[in-house]
Amino acid sequence: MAYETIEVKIEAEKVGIITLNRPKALNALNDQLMTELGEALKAFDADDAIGCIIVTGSEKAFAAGADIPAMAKYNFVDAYKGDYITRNWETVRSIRKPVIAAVAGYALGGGCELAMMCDFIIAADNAKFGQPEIKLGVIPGAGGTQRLPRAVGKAKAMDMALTGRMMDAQEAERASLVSRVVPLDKLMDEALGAALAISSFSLIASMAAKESVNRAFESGLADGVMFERRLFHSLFATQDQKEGMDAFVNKRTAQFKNQ
Ligand code: CO8
Repeated sequence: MAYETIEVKIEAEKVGIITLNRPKALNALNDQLMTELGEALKAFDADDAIGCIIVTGSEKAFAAGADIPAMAKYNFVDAYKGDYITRNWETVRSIRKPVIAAVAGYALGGGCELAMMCDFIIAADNAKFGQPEIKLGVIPGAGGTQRLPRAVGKAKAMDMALTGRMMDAQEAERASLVSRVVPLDKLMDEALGAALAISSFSLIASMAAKESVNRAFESGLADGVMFERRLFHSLFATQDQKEGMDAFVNKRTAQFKNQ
């Protein structure tokens, strides 16, 4: 499929890379971009060769938020009835393979929310995160008030949502919003290295790990632990479990077949 607002490529035949590409608008997330992003994510999710997906932007901006001029003209009925702004955003959450956000530059508003919808964030040292919607007379609308406090705690989430200030990459790492910070020129190497490592393991196991970690945000501890245990037990029905453990016992490298 030909895309206009994103670029899509496959690295090492197993990592899908989606680059947001509206440079003149700092990758502002309009309806077309979110539709194309959703299509590309679904295509990689359905491609048996792909073990991990990276979503990235430019060196200046991962994404500077939802498209403000496009939003500016909506009234409540447009926004609510047509679901214009929100309708394409849920796709990201529905992807079952691991998705890494490789963030350089601005990740603001919907850009920060998009990064947080991914499974983890690797940041360049020039990354800046923020939820500045308050300055526009609104609040975050794609999970910012929910995922940010789960990542960084109430104090910082309130600070960000109420003052609209940005958090730099170092603060974001200290606050556990991002898993790693690397020099800008190493960002894609780092993200690709992580994606290749993930792709070398059993896809069934990585999907189960993703599902189980995400469950931690949806349930109490006892329910979450039981959910994890059931998934853990179920993995003993896979050939990949036999292969992984046999390879360890026999001191060889496992060859997972995602079965
Ligand atoms: N939407 C549209 N265009 C944008 C956006 C945006 N969010 N951000 C930047 N641009 C455009 C600018 O208008 C400018 O275009 P032009 O050259 O035609 O004037 C171009 O990108 C470059 O921007 P600047 O000249 O402003 O660049 P600076 O380096 O001076 O500043 C900033 C960079 C600080 C990032 C600045 O552009 C800025 O503050 N942008 C707006 C950030 C913002 O408020 N983001 C939140 C938007 S609201 C939101 O995301 C709600 C999410 C709800 C999701 C709901 C769905 C479920």
